[in-house]
Amino acid sequence: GFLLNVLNHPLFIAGKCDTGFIAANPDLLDVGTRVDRELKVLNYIGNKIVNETKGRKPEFNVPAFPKVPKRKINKLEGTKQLFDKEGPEALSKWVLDQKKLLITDTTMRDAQQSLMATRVRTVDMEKIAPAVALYGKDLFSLEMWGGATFDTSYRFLKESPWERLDTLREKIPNVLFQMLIRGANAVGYKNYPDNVIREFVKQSAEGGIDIFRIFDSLNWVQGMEVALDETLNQGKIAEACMCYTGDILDETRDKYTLDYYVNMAKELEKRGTHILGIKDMAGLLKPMAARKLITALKNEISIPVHLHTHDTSGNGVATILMAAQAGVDVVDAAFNSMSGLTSQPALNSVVAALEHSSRDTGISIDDIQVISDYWGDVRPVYKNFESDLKTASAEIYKYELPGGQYSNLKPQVESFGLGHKFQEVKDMYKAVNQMLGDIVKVTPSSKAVGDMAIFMVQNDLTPENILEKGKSMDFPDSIVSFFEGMMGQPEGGFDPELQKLVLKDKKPITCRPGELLPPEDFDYIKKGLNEYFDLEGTPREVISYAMYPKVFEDYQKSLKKDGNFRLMGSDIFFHGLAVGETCEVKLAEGQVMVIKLYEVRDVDKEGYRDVVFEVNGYQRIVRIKDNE
Ligand code: 3PY
Ligand code: ZN
Repeated sequence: GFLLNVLNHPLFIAGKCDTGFIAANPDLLDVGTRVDRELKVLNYIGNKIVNETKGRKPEFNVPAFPKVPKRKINKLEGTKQLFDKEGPEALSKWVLDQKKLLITDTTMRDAQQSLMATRVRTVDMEKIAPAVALYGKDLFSLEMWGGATFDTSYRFLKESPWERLDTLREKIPNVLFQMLIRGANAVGYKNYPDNVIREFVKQSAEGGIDIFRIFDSLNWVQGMEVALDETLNQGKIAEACMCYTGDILDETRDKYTLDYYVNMAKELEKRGTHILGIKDMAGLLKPMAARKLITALKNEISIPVHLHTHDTSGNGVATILMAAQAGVDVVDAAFNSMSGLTSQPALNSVVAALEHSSRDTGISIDDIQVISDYWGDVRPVYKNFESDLKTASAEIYKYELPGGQYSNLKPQVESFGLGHKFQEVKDMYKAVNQMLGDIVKVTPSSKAVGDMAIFMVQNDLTPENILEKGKSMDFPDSIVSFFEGMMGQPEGGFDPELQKLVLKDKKPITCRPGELLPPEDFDYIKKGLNEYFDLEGTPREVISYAMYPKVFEDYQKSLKKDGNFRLMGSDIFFHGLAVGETCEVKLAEGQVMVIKLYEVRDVDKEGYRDVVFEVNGYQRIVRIKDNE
């Protein structure tokens, strides 16, 4: 009754209330939070309609997902139970003993990162999670965290990546969880002090990550050292990676040869990794090369081999099948509706291809179709974030762009006003790679190459004129950081002339950056979070702030000012409402607003529009500034 009183308050109905209304009516304080939250939701949707979508909203299918009872899920025993009971060595032995090809699904991490610019929200993952637990019960693992999903979650989606981890862990208790960690760059773009890396690994492990896929963006093993060591300390599964670049089939390319990879694999095995990861971030590992590489590795090392590739060339499934034939233990794929192009190869198709063969995966094709169908209905909501790449591209072998970067480079180039020179930038990307001595390109080294390519096109620089013309120029931060040694040491060292040109008077380092960076003062951060943000300063908050101070601060401010929309449906979150449409917005468990958009009125003299809603049966009007 009390709540209805507030909603029926004359001022409230007239839409004249704001947060001051609550302050002026302290007797209503109990429901004040709810009223305030509701207002924020209406303001958010109103603003979306007036200033972004202009009331245009495509029609979306309502994604169907099966309701799976929790008691059924709690009875499932998968790789997670095996690992929790017996530990990483036993798990790794179990993997080696399997005849079937084991599969990691990457839908919730790399697939959405590479196809939809990392914008997929937790609500869309949690709805299908129980079905993934049940129908995906025979999967080896789920890559569902890390890489670029960490900062984008705070930055663009205004939700906590930690909450995603908790939610998924709760709903999927039976399959191993896997994350991508960029060695000394953790889930960031620069090297962090050692204690930041250790604390981040610790918090991730405690949050439910089982497998840490660790790489270094230059294949510099020292760069992985601390993350690897801490994963072992935490008793979790280490999957140190070698990033695949070049082409081991091409005898004219003598830098990244079969021997190079075999030696690196041996080194990683010696350093205690439980699984060897092959991280083919650009999808350059051709099918025959996969056979050659896996055959050699299976002969030379005795730990399981896990292959990660991208389907940009369209040859991804072939690569997986050749690898399977050569004895690879685990492969990455993504449910079909989230696969292909810059994403991973098609999981359902691989399962079907191997049925009744010696590497039959044991996964039910009919079961996992349900999961693929769900994502097929979710995907159109994120259409605005997809690239316009429609077909596989054999050009990728020439340009060597990682999956995530391929779809991101174009908008980045356009943001510099160079959209018409995209082809030139791609050619320059290749040229810059050669100038830098043919380096491994993956976050963050790939970003340095991309930034440099754009910079060169923008300033009419060429590999021929750069030594002369570049003398007076300030180069992009990422390329300065590369030449300073702050991303680690590339195979074959730096080009001394270019290094001098870019660094000017700065001195490069040759040791691990972590040896020089002073440890982060976590207590100090905690105090700051207490004082300035009114936060408890939990270890998760502290480590997030330590890696991304500005992003974390903006996220906290946005929660306070705009509200928390983590439970809002994604079609509303991204596209608002159409006139006449009704939706339900969940504020919290058991608190639902039924919102109908009536009309958006003409702009008034002050440049505002009234947006008229009906909320749980009562008319509500919010006044929104039209920014045009
Ligand atoms: C990341 O670092 O986020 C990647 O996916 C690199 O391939
Ligand atoms: Zn990848």
